[in-house]
Amino acid sequence: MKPLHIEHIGIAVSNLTEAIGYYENILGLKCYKIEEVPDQKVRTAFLKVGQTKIELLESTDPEGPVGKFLEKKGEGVHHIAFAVENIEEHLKEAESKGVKLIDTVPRKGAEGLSIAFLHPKSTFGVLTELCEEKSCK
Ligand code: CMX
Repeated sequence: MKPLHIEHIGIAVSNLTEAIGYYENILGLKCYKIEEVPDQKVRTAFLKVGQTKIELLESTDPEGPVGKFLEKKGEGVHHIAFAVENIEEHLKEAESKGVKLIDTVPRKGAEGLSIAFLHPKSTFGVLTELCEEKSCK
């Protein structure tokens, strides 16, 4: 497995507007997109720093992954996403090396990326996302 770069860092927040205010007014970044991902039960906001994005995640459903995370752990870093080429191959390789996959097949994520998650219980506590710039089959 050879990730190309960190594509984004996902940060769970209670209030998207307030969090955007911090990143724009204190860190001087610019929010360039707000997108709802119904499948993931989140509303996301994207800011860019260098080639890495910050993805702010506000839950739209307390039973969704970010809703449950906020309830259990509170606001904070939710996941790290690595850009890869040939995501299917990377998933197969990770699984063959004993990593528990959340997604065995890539699905469509925010920004039209193909995404798949590795379970935090087999990645030393960090929910890990692989993503590739291509649409899912
Ligand atoms: N980072 C690290 N650990 C996490 C975690 C996270 N983001 N989310 C949950 N966990 C931990 C829990 O604390 C729990 O640990 P303990 O057993 O020690 O208490 C363990 O993982 C299992 O958690 P759970 O509550 O039993 O399981 P959940 O139903 O909350 O599911 C997970 C956890 C990771 C499988 C689920 O959140 C998931 O499928 N995530 C992938 C999809 C996702 O996160 N989508 C949102 C972002 C979408 C986007 O970027 O667009």
